[in-house]
Amino acid sequence: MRRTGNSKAAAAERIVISARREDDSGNGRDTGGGAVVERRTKTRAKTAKPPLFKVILLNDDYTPMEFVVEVLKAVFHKPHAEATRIMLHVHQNGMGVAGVYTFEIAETKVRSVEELARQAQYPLKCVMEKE
Ligand code: TYC
Repeated sequence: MRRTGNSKAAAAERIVISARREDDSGNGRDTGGGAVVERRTKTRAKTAKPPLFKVILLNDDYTPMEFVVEVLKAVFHKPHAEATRIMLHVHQNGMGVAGVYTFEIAETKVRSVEELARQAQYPLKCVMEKE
């Protein structure tokens, strides 16, 4: 669920002690519903969550696997084993998520990947997609 903009949530809470349900013994004894010892209405401002964007790497036939692993380490701060796992996922499935970020960070990562690929003359492509 996505929450955008300012919103307020009110939560009413009641704490009941000594609540005993009517028993099943057949004697019809009702011990009562318990005592309400506290009742609160809280109104709290919720912090709006920014929309998030997946940065997706696309497979191609020419970019070396090791280059993709190095990009995942350098741009997405992935440890070597995870970078290798993501690269192989992309290689086998055609695409894969390198990370999830707010808009500007995702945009910068896409540009960084494309710039590294351009410099190395590999066709590696990267796109972003709203979650
Ligand atoms: N398919 C490439 C190869 O076999 C490797 C590769 C993996 C390329 C992931 C791009 O995003 C990519 N060399």
